[in-house]
Amino acid sequence: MQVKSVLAALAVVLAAVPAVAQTKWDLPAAYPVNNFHSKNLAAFAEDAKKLSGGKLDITVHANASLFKATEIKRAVQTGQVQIGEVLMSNIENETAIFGLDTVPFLATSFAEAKKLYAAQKPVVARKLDAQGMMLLYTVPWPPQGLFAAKEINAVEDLKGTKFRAYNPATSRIAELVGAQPVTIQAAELAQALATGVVTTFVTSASTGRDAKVWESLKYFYDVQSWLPKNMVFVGKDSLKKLDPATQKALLDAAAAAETRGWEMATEETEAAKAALIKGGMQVLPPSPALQSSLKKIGNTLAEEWLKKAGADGEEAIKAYKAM
Ligand code: PCA
Repeated sequence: MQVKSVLAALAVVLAAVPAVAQTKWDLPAAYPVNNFHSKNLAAFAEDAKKLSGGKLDITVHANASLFKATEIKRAVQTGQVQIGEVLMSNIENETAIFGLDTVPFLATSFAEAKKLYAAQKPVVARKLDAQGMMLLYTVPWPPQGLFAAKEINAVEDLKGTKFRAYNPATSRIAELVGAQPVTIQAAELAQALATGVVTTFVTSASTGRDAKVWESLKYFYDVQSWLPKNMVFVGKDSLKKLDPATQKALLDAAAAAETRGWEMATEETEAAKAALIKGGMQVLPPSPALQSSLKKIGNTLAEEWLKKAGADGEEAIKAYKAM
């Protein structure tokens, strides 16, 4: 009798143990669930689960729901979470090389952005490694353009406007055009627009679509000034705790996510502009006067960036120019 009940109890316990020991990871991210970056992250998590035979279970927390955009890198670095996604240039103030892809007009197409990434990658990977992290993959945003409530024919038209910035470079641009910089991350952009906190900014048509900017703004100038990238990175301590086959599953899922993400970004470029037009916005090329003064401001930013980035910057720029 007693043996029987012990066996019965044991059966209950065994039934509660999953077939494979599962590792659960949290992945904080900063952009809306329906944005292509977040969709790509969801597919990445699914691949990692499948390829690891169910051993690695990554939960994606999109839209800054677990950590704010500017807190995610630290959260991974300090081991609060195992893996995360950030806009690389958000941490430019900490290490200048992360902001190479927001130097204006250095790489303005997907083909150029890919080359710039190849030049930037070894330096970025080295920096992350020194901080106990590993770069898994990057995906660009579509080319950046200028959103405005009123017509902008020259850079002077931006003077005094409340200019939304998302990183150090966009803040600096606001200053140089004589606008008021207001740093607002994507998760708060729709609200900032609705309450009139900002009236102008530079970003992709994709983020414009996410924030339904047509409810407040009328113009999108397709300046194509740069293509900033998001990066997904992992804490090395967390990675080391996985068995070799699961580590490989993660890296394979990351490689697939990078290829898929760059394709999604390309498709998103036209789809998002079409959505702006459908929303009632004017999508226009910048006037020659506007474009040439933006390029001058871009030159100032490039000079400032090179000074900040020192030898690391020179290494990446030299590699890029040689491609
Ligand atoms: N969208 C993000 C960063 C660059 C982009 O296209 C944002 O506006 O916050």
